[in-house]
Amino acid sequence: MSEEKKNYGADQIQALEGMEHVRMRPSMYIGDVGVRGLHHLVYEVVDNSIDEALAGHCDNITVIINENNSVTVTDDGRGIPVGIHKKEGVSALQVVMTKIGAGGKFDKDSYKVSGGLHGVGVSCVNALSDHLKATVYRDGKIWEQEYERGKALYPVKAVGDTEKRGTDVTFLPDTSIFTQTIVFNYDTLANRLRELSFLNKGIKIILTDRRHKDEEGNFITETFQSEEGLKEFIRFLDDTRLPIIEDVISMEGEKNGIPVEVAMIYNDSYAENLHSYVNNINTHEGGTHLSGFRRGLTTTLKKYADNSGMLDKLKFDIAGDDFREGLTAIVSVKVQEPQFEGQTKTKLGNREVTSAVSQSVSQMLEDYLEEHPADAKIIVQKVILAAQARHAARKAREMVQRKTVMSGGGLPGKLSDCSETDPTLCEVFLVEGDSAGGTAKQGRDREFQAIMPLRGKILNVEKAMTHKVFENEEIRNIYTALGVTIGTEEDSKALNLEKLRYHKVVIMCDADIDGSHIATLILTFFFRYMREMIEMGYIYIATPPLYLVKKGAKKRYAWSDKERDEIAESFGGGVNIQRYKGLGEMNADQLWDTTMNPEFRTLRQVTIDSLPEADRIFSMLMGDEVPPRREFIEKNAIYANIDA
Ligand code: 0RA
Repeated sequence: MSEEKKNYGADQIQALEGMEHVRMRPSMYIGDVGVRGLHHLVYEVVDNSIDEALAGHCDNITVIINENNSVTVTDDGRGIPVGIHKKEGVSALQVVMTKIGAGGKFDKDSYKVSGGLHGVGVSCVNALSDHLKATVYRDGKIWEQEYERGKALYPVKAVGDTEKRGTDVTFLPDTSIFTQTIVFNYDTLANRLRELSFLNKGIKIILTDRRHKDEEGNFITETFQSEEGLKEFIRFLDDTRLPIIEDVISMEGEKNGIPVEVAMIYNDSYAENLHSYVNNINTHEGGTHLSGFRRGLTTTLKKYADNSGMLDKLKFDIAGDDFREGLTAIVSVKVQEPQFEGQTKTKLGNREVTSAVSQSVSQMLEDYLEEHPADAKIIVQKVILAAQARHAARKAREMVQRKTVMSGGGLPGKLSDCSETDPTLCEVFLVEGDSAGGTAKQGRDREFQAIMPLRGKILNVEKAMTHKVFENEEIRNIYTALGVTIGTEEDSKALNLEKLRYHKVVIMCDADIDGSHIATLILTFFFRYMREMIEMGYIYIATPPLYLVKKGAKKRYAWSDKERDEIAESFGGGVNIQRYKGLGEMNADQLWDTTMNPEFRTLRQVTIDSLPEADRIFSMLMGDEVPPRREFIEKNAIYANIDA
């Protein structure tokens, strides 16, 4: 504590410099200044309220997207202290709001473990807001302070009396920082708040969008509150999958001072779905907690299977992947001083966490298997089946590896490669159908653009066993063309991207329902088998136009009905409109001009907003239930962001 006190000796000038630094280098604090960074502002504010709730002082949090696109976060916690901060000489509220890194640290007893990916605090949000207003309900009074671009406009003042307790923060992002957009996406916020409600059971979070009304004239609003936490999270994730055991297996406890929560279920799919969190942050690169989970799962199941005698007739070992086929699991730990490693700083490094989780998982599973012998048998049978399939897959996998690893193996005959060899400059278009492939081949710039035509519908990997995927010729061709090799038998999804031949992989399909279905099939493949390619930002979707509007010598393309009508009007009516039903209807020049030429095209970069949500969407889109899929495809086309 005395160390911290020393830090607070830093004067107001330093505080100012801190805020200036945030504005000068925002990406250092919030990751980026695009859509992701924008939403990060909301998470940062909400995290403070979550902390207050975790400390046991707050039950309700509301998030409102206001008409002008500002956001209000309110909670019914103790209220940020407003008294004069001894070292700083101004209100504690002002310190929290204007000093980088101040956070709630002056409350040494606070159980502060949540916190955004960067855990930078609300002052950072303030620095990046055009305007921010903080209102505190505390000690019978309403206190208020406003800021512009992080600078207080007046000292904290009392503006009235109240019985309430709590904190409201309203902020409007600064458009000079967030130059791309300051429009918040309701679904993005809803997904994160839902996730937070599962991760912190009991807390009630209400999201309201005041920008639109529904048919009945009400603002769109949702309440997120989970009684059962991770158990419900698993059910939500596996909504469209068929469970093969009675119910979700779960545990909650503390090992070696580390709070650990785990929930898991087996379903009839072949997909492995592990999601891990540290202090409410999704650690999509995994880390020590996930290793602990794997270890606990493997050792306990193996021991049980060995003792059961069910493996006696088995001629080969069970290992690795086998235990995780059809498994959906969530591991959530709270770590006081997390060390984050990895490319995106989402990999937990703290060594001590492995055994804490591994022991917790072992205990949980031993108890469950003991008490549910029927389920135990089903799980072991599933593992044996997976092991058998893996053996069948070995040959297929070796074929993929041989073909790709050996340069002499050659590229697929269908690939029209480019002449450039520096992968960072190369693009490959995955094109639906041979005829569109031919057009693309004529239209491309062969210097840096390669064309890979794909036959109609590629395999739905969501429903195929792993060895079927590796046996599939179309998919093998994709691996070979990209120069991607696959990992060990233990972990078939470990990719080797060292020999990756293109840093842009562009999925180019017709702009209709069938085309978007095919694009989704291809995306599902990348999501399940080459996720790293998406995470590295290598996967894009092309956007061919829907219409050509002509009048005499004038012609323009349109990407929507609205745009078509606007162009028609600007041409003064009497236009000829051609609707492109598919890529095949365009000639090579048109395809180049509209869809392939880097100068004019729009590529949508595929990003993963939320891993669990993406997983749910793919299992829903590609799973057995048809109706929700139709609806989704028609409403959303594809999940991707605009990128010039
Ligand atoms: C530190 C100390 C105390 C409250 C908070 C932080 C606090 C911060 C935020 C941010 C958003 N909502 C919040 N609610 C509370 C209070 C300490 C005390 O009252 O003794």
